[in-house]
Amino acid sequence: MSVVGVDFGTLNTVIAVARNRGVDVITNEVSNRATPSLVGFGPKARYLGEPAKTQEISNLKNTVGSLKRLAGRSFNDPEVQIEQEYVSAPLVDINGQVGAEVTYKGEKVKYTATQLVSMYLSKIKATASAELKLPVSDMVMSVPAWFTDSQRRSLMDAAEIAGLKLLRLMNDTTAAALGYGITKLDLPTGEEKPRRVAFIDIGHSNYTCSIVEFRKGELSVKSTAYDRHFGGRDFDKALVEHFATEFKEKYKIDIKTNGKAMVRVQAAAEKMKKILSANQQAPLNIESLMNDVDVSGMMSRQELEALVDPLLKRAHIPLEQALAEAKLNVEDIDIIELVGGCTRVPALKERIQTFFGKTLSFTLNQDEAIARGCAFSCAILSPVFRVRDFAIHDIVNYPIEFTWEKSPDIPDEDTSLTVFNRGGVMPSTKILTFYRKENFNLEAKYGKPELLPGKINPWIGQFSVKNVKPDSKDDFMICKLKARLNLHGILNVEQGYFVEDMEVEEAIPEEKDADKNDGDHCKRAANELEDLERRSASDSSTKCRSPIVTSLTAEFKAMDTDAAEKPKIRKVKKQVRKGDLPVVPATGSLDDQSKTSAAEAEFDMIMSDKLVADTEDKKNELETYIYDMRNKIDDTYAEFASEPEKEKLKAKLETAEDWLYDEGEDATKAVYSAKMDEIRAIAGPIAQRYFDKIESERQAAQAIADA
Ligand code: ATP
Ligand code: K
Ligand code: MG
Repeated sequence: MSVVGVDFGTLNTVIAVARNRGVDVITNEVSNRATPSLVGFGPKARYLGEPAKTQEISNLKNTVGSLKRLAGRSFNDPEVQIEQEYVSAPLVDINGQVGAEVTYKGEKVKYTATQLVSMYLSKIKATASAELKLPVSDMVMSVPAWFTDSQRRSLMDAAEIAGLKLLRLMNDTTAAALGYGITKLDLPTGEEKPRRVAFIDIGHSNYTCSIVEFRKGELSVKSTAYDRHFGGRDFDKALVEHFATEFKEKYKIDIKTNGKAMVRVQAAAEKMKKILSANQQAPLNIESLMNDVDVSGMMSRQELEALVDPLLKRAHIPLEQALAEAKLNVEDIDIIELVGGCTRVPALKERIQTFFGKTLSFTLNQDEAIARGCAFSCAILSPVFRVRDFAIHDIVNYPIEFTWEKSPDIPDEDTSLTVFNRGGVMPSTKILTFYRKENFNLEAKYGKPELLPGKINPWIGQFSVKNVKPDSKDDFMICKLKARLNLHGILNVEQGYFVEDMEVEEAIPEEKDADKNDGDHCKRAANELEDLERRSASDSSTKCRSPIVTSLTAEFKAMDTDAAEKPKIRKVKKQVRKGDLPVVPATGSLDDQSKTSAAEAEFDMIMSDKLVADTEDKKNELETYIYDMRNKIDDTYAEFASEPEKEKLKAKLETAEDWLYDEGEDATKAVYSAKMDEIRAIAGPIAQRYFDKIESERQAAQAIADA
């Protein structure tokens, strides 16, 4: 089984794999260590990753980027319009969800962002599988820390449709932190002050800063702050705007009216920006940009910095927020690690360094650190891989609230409760207790919608609790619900059960009585919240997945030893689990049927793409064979064919070639194979005579050598 980590970026995706000796970043089919995060659609096949980039300029209307930023958004989210500026295919409304309309195999089709991501991920899966020479299923993928439940569910669905099992959706900076910590052998232990590292990731579209504390074998994210609209693409856009104005005056052309020209200037701007990270000046030259006009321009680093000044002025904000939320000062930060392509920009490095008053650290590979961290995480979670355990305590970014209808029997009951607070530990599980006599519904939603990106719906899900009825004494059933903000940062009510207060015998523990269930049920109804997992027990790895089991076992052991010493027994009221309560969820995840049909559609497209690729291979093989035979018949094979044979073969080659460039341009795999066989029928015997001669010469030479 394979262990794969994927940094799914707005611009580029990096794949890392864990092998026996460690974690390596792998290359794709054209030997690049990063694959463009683009999907395209053609008359015969899809273009996924590299081919989408190659085809982009000639296929603008059918090429979709910004995939991860579109996933899980509704079409009317104002941020979709921002993304449309960077996506050349038209974005459309598909039952409220955002998607793209493209022409594929000659027909107009609409695909949701989730489907587009699944197409891309199936390519990533194939790339990893080709490199590992193994089927790929388990994977850990990174997401921006600010992704909400619906965005995360969309990515989980997309992965499932692509036949991938996401073991964890991991926040970008947390992945970088894991990659940093797991290789360090000198982390503080026990009572020592933890090592505090600020991880700053500035990519193509977003900027995140996390403050992380390291101790031997564990990391705890103390705070995460972000600017969701800050990255390399804002630099590129500023340059494009500048040159659009300049070219209008200088050359009387308006590139904004010409999609191809815009994309070419964008590509040139990105290149120019990179040059300006290392040089004070950079040129821009594009031949025949539009209307047969060649353009050229110049830019200094200083000018670029002036163009992006509004952006640079915001650069300190995430840093300030991260420190404030961690309740730390700049002096408390031991190390500042930068990742993400845009942290190569000198003006950003300067600002970050000035803010912290400390030399910046670049010990991680800026482009690969997140993918590597994900691969480490996958190795930790994978049952087949042995790796030193490393506990990861991430953080809750948006508070989650539960609401419910007042029970008719409990007039003074509250109807909402914040169950997960911003800054709390993630993953975590909480037990909610309700006193009910009949079935009821719970709603989960984000508590502070203003914190969410764009107009993302704060609603997370509805959970219907079934089989609730009065207990044997016609009293309330005590219903327990296990709400979990899981490894992926996704909320579910994972389990429901009911308990009864019972008198049981137990050994007297050291501490005081805790009969908190005595008295009036009504007052405390639904407001009881237990933290099932504290920091030490959060399940960052499969090994500690069952903290309850662990603690129970410990308790039994203690009781055994006590029994030997004849402990004092007392009768106490305890809640004893009596049975399960089914919980029916309705969330933003796709239902199973939609996922199955999307997976089938994806499978069909993969097969169809494969057929197109195989057909193309066969055609190339035929073309090569024709050229090869044509050369050989007057050369290597000349003495092995009679004149009539030569004439016949040459005529056959000529008609085959004419056919290939005419009606054979677009034939099927079987037809290309048949053509090949026709030529072989004539050329085969000639080639055979040649090989027979070679073979008899070889044998003769061998006989002499043996003699
Ligand atoms: P995001 O994290 O925002 O989703 P991403 O992960 O795809 O996006 P990265 O690969 O980290 O982004 O960074 C890509 C950005 O970094 C691009 O805008 C690219 O132009 C920019 N970049 C790369 N190298 C340099 C450089 N030398 N100077 C300036 N910018 C650079
Ligand atoms: K990336
Ligand atoms: Mg990134």
